Amino acid sequence: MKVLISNPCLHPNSVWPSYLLARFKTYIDCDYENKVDVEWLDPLYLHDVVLPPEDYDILVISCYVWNYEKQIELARLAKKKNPNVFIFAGGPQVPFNDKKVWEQYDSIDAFCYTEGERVFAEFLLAWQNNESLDIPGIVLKTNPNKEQVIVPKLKLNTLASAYIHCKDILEKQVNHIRSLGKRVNVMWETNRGCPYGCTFCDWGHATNSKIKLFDYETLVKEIDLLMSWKPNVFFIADANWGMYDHDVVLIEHMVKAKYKYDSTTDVVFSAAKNKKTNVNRSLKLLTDAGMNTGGNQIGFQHLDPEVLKNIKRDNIKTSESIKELKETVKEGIPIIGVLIAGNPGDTLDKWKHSIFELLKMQFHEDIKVHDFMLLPNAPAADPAYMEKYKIDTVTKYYNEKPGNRSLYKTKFVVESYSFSKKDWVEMQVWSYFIQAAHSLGLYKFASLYAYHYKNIEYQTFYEEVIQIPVVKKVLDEIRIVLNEYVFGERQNKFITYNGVDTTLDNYIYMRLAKENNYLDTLQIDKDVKLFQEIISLNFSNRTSANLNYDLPSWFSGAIHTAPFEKYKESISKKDTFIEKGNLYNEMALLNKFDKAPNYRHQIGYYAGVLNEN
Ligand code: B12
Ligand code: SF4
Repeated sequence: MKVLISNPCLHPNSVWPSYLLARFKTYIDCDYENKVDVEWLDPLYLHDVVLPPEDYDILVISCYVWNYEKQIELARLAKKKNPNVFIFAGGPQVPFNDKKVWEQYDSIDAFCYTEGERVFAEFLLAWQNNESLDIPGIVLKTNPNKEQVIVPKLKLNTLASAYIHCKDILEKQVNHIRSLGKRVNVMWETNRGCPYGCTFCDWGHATNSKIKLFDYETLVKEIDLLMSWKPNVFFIADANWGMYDHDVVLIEHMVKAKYKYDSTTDVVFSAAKNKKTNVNRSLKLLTDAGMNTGGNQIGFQHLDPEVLKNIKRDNIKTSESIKELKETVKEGIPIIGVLIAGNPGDTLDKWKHSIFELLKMQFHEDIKVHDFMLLPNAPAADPAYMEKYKIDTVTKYYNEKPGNRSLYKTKFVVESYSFSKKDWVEMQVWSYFIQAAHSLGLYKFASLYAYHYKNIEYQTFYEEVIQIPVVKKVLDEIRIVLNEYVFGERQNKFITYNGVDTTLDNYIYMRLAKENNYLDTLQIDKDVKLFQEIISLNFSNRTSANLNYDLPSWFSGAIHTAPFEKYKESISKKDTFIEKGNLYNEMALLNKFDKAPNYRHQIGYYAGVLNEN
């Protein structure tokens, strides 16, 4: 039988060789106890998928939030071309708990609601032997109300390596991706499962479950093979990297392979929540080898106990995250705090509190805010949960930035028992404002001075900034966008600056950077104001200044102080000349910000002015 797998990737220019094909094929060739004859067609793994001219019996569509609409459309086309094609859907975006799933799935013959390797092998065997396809793990369109029984998980440590077994097929894909001028990303698993059950998450049928490990020796061999392809990104798909001590040893293998193959690979992982020594060690090894340009992203999601309880994150200790933080700061690794906006139980005050706590923890490089995306199989999408917390959503076309990324349709939480849609707008305004004013740098140094030197809380400082007339004016412009988005038909939160679509934080930055008086009404010392003006990437004509104090050394100390501690040093009186070079023109600056949503730490100011080049 002929099988075609479709698994379109998220970004048009960052492409992932087809790991799903490799997993299915390897299981059937090496691990399955029965013989199944399959002819695998070249899989569809680019961002844009086109059906091949030849015939096939089974079309596999692997569904994620970023591709499910495309996959449903592809299924329709395939059926139209050949009504006898059997269309089989799987992956985390199949809404298998939803009673109305078949309304969306008009052209689909079956879906899989669990881990796929064995289920697919059993399905193909049944197909080959002309037996009933109605096996555990599958729901057929012809038996839509079937009970979804639990299918035993695979013993991963006995499985053959998909990468090694399918080396030739995957290498051909790597070469093809490169020949198209696109980036090659690889995805690698060392285990499956996650002991936690955060309600916003759906880690591929794996949350709230025991962790199963792949064979260690096989993993070491895979590292060497994957690194020999010199991928741009080596993405570790585990939910909690660092949970095992051997994770650090695996990182050592990656670093060794980087030098062996002279590659410029970036390694990305989701850090273990309560196992910080291994996380820090991994980050340090990667940073020293130039394999961690993304910094250390620490997922707090929120800092309020009631909110954390509602989203079942209260078992992940914030105190543990702070311990980790101290280590990371000591190692000089950029730290990025991650929050979710739209959690049930949130209020504007709690949201501001979370943001300002992160500033006290020294998250001066970046604070990332994800909107609460309601994934169909996440606990938060359960109707009982939604009812309990009075959750309301909007359905929009989303991507994190405009430009070269296509938009996909998904749901976001915008209201709950504790906040209205209007409150949601104000929470968003604060997020974007702090990202522009602090992370991107317009007021960063003025606020650091206020906090560490003058004992003025960050919140007090920024509540004052937000009242500055020009700031108010710009924020009113973004309020219009946010209101249209949450109350109206507007599909995304992008805004146009000089004819170019951009994100709201970039917009605020650009607008304020153009205003000569954005610092004017602040009651801060003259030298500090000058320092802030010179160090920011703005469009002021002033490119240098003579200061009476050694502010570069003082700020450098303040910015690297341990989380929650205050920098106690005095500021030395000393004639100090500061100067910025490499001036940006407006659109070059916007382009710089737009290009770097994941790497924007330390890009909002001139590191040279701080003596930190
Ligand atoms: C790699 C990855 C990415 C990559 C993209 C990869 C790509 N191809 O383009 C990157 C890093 C870019 C990414 C981004 C995002 N991701 Co992501 N990502 C993953 C990750 C870590 C691995 C996916 C994977 O390949 N797994 C390995 C394969 C083998 O497992 P699997 O996909 O589950 O497939 C198994 C079964 O589902 C089943 N199966 C799958 N298809 C089929 C088909 C058939 C017929 C059958 C029988 C079985 C079957 O069998 C497979 C083997 O057992 C998963 C987490 C995870 N560990 O799975 C999250 C995950 C897929 N991402 C997720 C999310 C939410 C995102 C973001 C939207 C997060 C955000 N809010 O920013 C962003 C997108 C941001 C944006 N710009 O829009 C969710 C998806 C949920 C969903 N419903 O789609 C996941 C599950 C994690 C999570 N809970 O957050 N992601
Ligand atoms: S967010 Fe992370 S820790 Fe929480 S359930 Fe998902 S994978 Fe597990």
